[in-house]
Amino acid sequence: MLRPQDNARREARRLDGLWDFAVDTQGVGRDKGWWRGPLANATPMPVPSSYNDILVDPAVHEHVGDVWYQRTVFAPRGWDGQRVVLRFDAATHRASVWVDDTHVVSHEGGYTPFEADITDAIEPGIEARLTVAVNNELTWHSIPPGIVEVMPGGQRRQRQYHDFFNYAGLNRGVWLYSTARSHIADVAVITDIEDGIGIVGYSTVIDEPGATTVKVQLLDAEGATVAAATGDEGELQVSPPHLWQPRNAYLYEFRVDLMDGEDLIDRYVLPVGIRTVRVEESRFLINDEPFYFRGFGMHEDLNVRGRGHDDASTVHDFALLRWLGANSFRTSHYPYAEEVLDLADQLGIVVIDETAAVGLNLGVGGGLFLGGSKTTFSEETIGSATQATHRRAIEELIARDKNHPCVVLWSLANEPESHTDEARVYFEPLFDLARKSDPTRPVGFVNMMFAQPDACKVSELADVVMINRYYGWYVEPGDLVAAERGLERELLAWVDRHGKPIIVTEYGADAMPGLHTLDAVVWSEEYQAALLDTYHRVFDRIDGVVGEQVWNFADFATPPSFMRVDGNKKGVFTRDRHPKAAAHHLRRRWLASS
Ligand code: BDP
Repeated sequence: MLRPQDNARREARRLDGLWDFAVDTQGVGRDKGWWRGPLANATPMPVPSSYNDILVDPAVHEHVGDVWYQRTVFAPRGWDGQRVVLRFDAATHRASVWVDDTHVVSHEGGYTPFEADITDAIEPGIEARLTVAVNNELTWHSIPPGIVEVMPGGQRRQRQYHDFFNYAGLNRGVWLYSTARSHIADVAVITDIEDGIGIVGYSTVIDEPGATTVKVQLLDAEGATVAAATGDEGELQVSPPHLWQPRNAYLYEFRVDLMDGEDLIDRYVLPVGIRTVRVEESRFLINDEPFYFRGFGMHEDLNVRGRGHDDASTVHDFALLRWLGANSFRTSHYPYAEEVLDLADQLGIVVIDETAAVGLNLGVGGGLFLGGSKTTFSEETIGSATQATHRRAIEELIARDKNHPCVVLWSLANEPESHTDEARVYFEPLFDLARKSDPTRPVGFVNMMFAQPDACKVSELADVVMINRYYGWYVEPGDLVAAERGLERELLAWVDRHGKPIIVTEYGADAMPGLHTLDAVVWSEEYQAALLDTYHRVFDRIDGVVGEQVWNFADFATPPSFMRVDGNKKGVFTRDRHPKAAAHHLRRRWLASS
């Protein structure tokens, strides 16, 4: 799905800012038709942001169910005769939208965009009422899954199978934009390099094409046209190409013009990086060069605004990645805002792009978070209805991110159960779907340690082995000698058994900022740094390891638990981005190798 943009033929208006907001504590808003008039007892709420921590009210922080957002909106008078579209970059986890009294769209899935053609529901120049009900409930059928429990007093409580706070609301931008009725509905590019020539294959989808034709141009960074073609799909060649390289990005501008004779009807402009991605035996190749991932699993998580997108913090986080010498991150555990991927494209940061399928593992969830375990894959728990949601999540992720050069690998899930036949049956069609949706990028999932190399039944479906390991923390806590031995033994077993590139997508230890100990004792900054050093020694001894991504970039919020001290403290930065000792360790290692 194309992002809104301003250009010679399109206008985009951000609807960000303060909206009216009300919590539907009794769950009556839909029956009572709250969209039919101004919200009663509304309070101001910033968009984008998670609503949970904005107001000082535990009832809002913990609310399970619908919240309502409302504002007035104008399509400018100049848009008369144009197609008018309302676009949500994300609504976590699902939303229903009304323009005045008309329901215009509903969407499931908290981290991918959706839009509605509202041309018939809005009259340019006349004020309209825009109302959105956003629901945060996680159920067996949602991605990620969860359970809503009803307590003896009648209040509802969200139980979840993942280790981060369930921030919700309008976490990303909202837009109103216009196009001509005949318009460019989608653009896809696939790049390649053949005999030193850069190839940009493209295809377009045109809605209501009439007698239009498509013209495309590729402009270099100076704005000079280096290739051009006519037709809905085709191929451009650039010789010699300026490649998109990790930490050395180069972006062309791919310009699609929809013409009616000599008239320009619509235009879409896409940044394009020419690069290839390939897995060959145990190597991960970008532009046919072996690539080693140095970076983090991250979170979209900030004080006050929760998972709400914030440009200033995002740019700062990229500056910190550069300061550290990092070259990559994983969008653990959900697709990140598109602005984040745009920056990664521009700055040459490589991305493992993950769906929101986290916690499909009731063995772990039962043990660590919920107490009492259930069967993971069954029609009563994670079954065909969940799988259908998961399919849509994969399709929507690939549809959204397919053109980003920074994205080199799809991660279909984080730490699902993967040692059972049921897991294999659940995942096999999802791998097929991802490969069909994008034949150009490798596909994987992130394995958790209960499914060791000889037991995992899903890894053989993947192009790359991604594993999260906590030797020296959850296993043999405090014993780095045992950790070193256990990690090396296991990594060698993966090499032996699967022979694929291995990325260690999580390793790390909680560290309470400011806790210093003479000996490296668990929870101290010294222990966190020493654990990372231990892992690095092992990685450097094993050829098949092609990546290290520390858990986590920064401390982040979680539900309360006896294992968490005001959240997860495995960040090498605090939540407000002060470095712990481990950040300096990583910097020494990564700058030396970059
Ligand atoms: C891993 C999960 C991650 C957790 C991490 C931890 O993938 O979401 O936050 O453990 O426990 O299992 O810190």
